[in-house]
Amino acid sequence: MLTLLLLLLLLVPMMAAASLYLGFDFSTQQLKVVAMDGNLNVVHQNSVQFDQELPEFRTQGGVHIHADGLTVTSPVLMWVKALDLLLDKLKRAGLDFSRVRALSGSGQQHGSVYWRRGASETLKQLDPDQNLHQLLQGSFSVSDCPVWMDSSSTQQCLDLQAAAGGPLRLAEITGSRAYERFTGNQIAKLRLTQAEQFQETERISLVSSFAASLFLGGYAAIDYSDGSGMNLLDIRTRNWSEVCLEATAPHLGRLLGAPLPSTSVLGPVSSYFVQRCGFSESCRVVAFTGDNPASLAGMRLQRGDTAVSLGTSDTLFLWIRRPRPAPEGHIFCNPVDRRAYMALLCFKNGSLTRERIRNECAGGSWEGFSAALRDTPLGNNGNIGFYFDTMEITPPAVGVHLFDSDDNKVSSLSPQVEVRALVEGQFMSRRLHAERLGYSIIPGTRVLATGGASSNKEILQVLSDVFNAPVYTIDLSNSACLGSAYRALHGLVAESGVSFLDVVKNAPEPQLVATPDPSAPEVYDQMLKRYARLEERVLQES
Ligand code: ADP
Ligand code: XUL
Repeated sequence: MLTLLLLLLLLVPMMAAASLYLGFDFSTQQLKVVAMDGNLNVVHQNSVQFDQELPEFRTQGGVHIHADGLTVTSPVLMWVKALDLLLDKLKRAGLDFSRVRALSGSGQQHGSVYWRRGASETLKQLDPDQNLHQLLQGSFSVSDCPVWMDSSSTQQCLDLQAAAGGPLRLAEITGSRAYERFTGNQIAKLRLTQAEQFQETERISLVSSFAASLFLGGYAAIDYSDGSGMNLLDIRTRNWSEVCLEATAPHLGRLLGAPLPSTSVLGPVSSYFVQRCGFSESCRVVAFTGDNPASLAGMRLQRGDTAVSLGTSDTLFLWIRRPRPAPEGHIFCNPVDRRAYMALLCFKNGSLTRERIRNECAGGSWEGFSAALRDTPLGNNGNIGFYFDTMEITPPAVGVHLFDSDDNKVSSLSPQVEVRALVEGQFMSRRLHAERLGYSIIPGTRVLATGGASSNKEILQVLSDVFNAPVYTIDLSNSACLGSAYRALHGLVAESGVSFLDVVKNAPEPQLVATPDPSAPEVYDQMLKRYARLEERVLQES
């Protein structure tokens, strides 16, 4: 009996090590992949950079910015060719495709792909002797796909909001007011500007479901989570909203197909991949999703957690139980738990603004910047700053606005006070807008910090104080790919009720780096109220 148990203890991890799970990410500038074994160890990573490795498509940063400065597209065949190239690289690296039990992936959110009539038949019978790029030359009715950087659909946004009963009503239905980059508004625009091509379209995919379709050899459903970035999905019923469909384009429900849970197994990988790469016939394709939902999975966010990414721009993800849509920010269906939601907030003025103040007030050194934070008190003696070097997304305001403790506008602050005013101001703004979408402190609340500035302990201390929660760091450069590999693994067992967190419980734990100062709630509860009032004033002025 004992020997049998020991044998089992040895065999289970060995069998897990023999299985592989692939996570792809079709992002703006590159296509990436992570191969992970069943013990959650990353065994291989690879990528294809669009600009450098596919120069024939002449993209910059993976996109074409059109003459109007607002329209931004990417060639769909570039994404297809990138997959050909990536699979070749994996073959050359000796990846044993027959060990892959499941694959999943993510795509930049909001971008859309238009399949030409007859493409579904083509996808079903791909000849394994040719590459995908040759086989799918004629399969797209629109060759340049609108992507998330496009901001040319303002009129369509206004029309949709009018049809839905106003911006807040639209946010209540779809999780967001109308945004130019959201897919429904892009479809409405394309229907007008490329009417002929639109007529020839038999199916519209998101970048994520387009990529899944390639692996599946047939049209893949749009998943609930990425589908929430379209201004078309009712995030509560998890079905297309009739009002939004009708306001966008005729017969749109048929063109989109029915949406599915993000944890769905869509089917086995197509015979093309079995014959061409040596995938096993039993390898499953798990629904692909958006890159932000996939990152939430990669960071293993849990109920009560907030993820703060401090990169070029600052991004916040929240795990939300009950959606409370607001005029700013987005609510998406949660990609790993069918009953939950996630919120997403983007702030443009992040690290670049911190760098500017570092250069002006701390002699250009992060050490000097940190010293200023150490040497100034929580609450900054009442001084508050708003630093919107460029037009902010949340809230839509611009300029630098400084206030003393009596709410008087001032033109400057001393260098040390300015450093704290910037960092406190940024984090108060993050918390204020997170609260409007449902952030609240519950027992066990954690803030998970990633991105370049998360290496700065003093910045994280301010984050911890303002959010009144412990801050952990998590070192992930590839969270969307890793999240996709985790989701592939979870997809195989999700139907039998196993939770996502159970599947990834043995992944490396985040590290605790800061806990809130005992005086923090007293200081910031008051200050946040002042900050909200002053933000109103700034918004009116800018
Ligand atoms: P991206 O959004 O391009 O992925 P990263 O997450 O790599 O960006 O973050 C890059 C930013 O990290 C830089 O712009 C820099 O301002 C910031 N950064 C790097 N080191 C520090 C530090 N010690 N303190 C504060 N910010 C830092
Ligand atoms: C999110 C968004 C971007 C894209 C590109 O709403 O537009 O983060 O997903 O990565």
